[in-house]
Amino acid sequence: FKVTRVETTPFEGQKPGTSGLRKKVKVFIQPHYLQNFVQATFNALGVDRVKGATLVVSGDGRYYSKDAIQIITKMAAANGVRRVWIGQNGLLSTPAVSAVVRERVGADGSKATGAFILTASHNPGGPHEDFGIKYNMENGGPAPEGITNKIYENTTTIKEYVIAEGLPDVDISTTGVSSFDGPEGKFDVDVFDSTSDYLKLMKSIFDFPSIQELLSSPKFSFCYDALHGVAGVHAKRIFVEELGANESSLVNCVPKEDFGGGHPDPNLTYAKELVARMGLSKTHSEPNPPEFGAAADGDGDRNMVLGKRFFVTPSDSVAIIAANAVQAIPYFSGGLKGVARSMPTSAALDVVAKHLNLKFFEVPTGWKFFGNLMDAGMCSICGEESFGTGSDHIREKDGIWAVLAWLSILAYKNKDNLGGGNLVTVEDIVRQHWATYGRHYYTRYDYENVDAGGAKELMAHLVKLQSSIDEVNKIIKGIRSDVSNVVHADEFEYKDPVDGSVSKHQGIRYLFEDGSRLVFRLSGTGSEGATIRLYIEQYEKDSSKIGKDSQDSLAPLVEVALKLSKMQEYTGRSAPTVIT
Ligand code: VG1
Ligand code: CO
Repeated sequence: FKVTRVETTPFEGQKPGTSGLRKKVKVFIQPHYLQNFVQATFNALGVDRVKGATLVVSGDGRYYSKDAIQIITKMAAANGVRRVWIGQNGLLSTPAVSAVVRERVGADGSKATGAFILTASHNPGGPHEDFGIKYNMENGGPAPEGITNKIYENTTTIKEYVIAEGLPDVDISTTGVSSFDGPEGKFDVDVFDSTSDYLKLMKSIFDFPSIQELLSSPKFSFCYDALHGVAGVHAKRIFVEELGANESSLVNCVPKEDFGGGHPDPNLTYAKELVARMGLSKTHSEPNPPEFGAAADGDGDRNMVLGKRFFVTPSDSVAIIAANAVQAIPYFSGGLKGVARSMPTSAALDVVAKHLNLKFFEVPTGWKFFGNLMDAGMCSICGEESFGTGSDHIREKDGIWAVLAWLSILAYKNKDNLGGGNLVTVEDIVRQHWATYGRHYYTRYDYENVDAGGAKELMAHLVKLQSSIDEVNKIIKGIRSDVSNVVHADEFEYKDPVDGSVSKHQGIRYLFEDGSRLVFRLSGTGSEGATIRLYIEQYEKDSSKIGKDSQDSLAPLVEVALKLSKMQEYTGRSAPTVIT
């Protein structure tokens, strides 16, 4: 092949959000749109990190992925990349990409230097829905803000990109290495099995035989819903072929370009089938739900964990995993280096960290902030309220890892029960945790796709209110007299303890005297309008009060949040799109 230079002009709005660039497919398929972003990324990385590089290119298989893989491969070749690694059919979950970057060794001894991940995660897919792309670094984690800001800057001034001419489209359906000759030497395309490296890593972390024993026990039953995302590929291999789960326990595990028309977002609203199977549907009654159920998002980095007729909040999930990891998961048997959560995530993890005397960090939303802590050996387990849980085995959140972590805890708690005695259930484990550490009642209200102007005004209004806490308390007392006082309010700001970088405007917080919190943020992953997220939390230590319905017990704070923010006035919405 030879290298062709193509003239181009900048597109507006190519700023990577919380997790890469996400736009409607119709935006991405405009001539030069994807190319500009990819070239801007290569330019931001610099010649040293591009010439001779080994790049992973794959994703969640959503519509436009196959075309994008061909374009990126040709641009990589033209930019002097030495090898492109592609998961079979272009399918790799986001955590699998991270694992491949960190662990895989090519037939010629090569190691990956970075990755383009093609996904818009939990956003719907198809010709009229979303596509997305993000770059991950050599540590397997998302590019830090220093790089993403540079990428964005480059997109505003870009004049040309380079692409290989004469390089044929690669067949991504069959594994194997193809070699091509370019002006600067050889260029290889290596199509490899999507699951084997990831599986190997999972086997080195968890005790597979004990999970297998649990899954094969007649007392236990299991269900996994991939919502037609890429996790289905890995799930079949790991849960069915390796761990012996019944094939019928997999739901929606065949990846589809449009996720079957659904929202591949594992929450109580969008994971409808699983929610019904687990006996949690309000309209359908299920006579005998499985003991354990889980769902993934489109790119497989999120997880929702359910017990029989029981929902585990993601904030509780990470706290429970951290509290049990050393006993139940071989990888952590030497102890935890520290734990971390994103700011809006409930403080359930803080309490565990305190009890176990662990280092603890609170970071802004988005996984990239955890990576630095992990690289510095300061954090082993971390999580977000948005169904993201993970550890330092990779540098992304990891949906299947979280399921294996829960299965490990269940296997550990039931190691003497599988023969005789009652099964310790998911619900038992959560209630026991609340009894020990107290319970953080928690809910999140999402107002999706609201008018961007109105959303901005709402946020500005909340910031302005913060100048007088007395005034805020006066307003709040006028709304409900039964909530405690606000003692502090601010916009969350984070100084990275490793590299000293500062991230500002990371969400508006109202902190109450009794430990309750209200947090308001604008989403950074949407592709249209604005999405407002409202996070509401209340801590209850009194063990006689930990068994209430969470919406009931949070009702006073919800009322305060909606009225204080003038939600309806600014958004025109009388109810949120999704309640978690
Ligand atoms: C959301 C979540 C955040 C998560 C991010 C990426 O971001 O709130 O916790 O890290 O999605 O998840 P935002 O800015 O929309 O609130 V995923 O599964 O897209 O990689
Ligand atoms: Co995701």
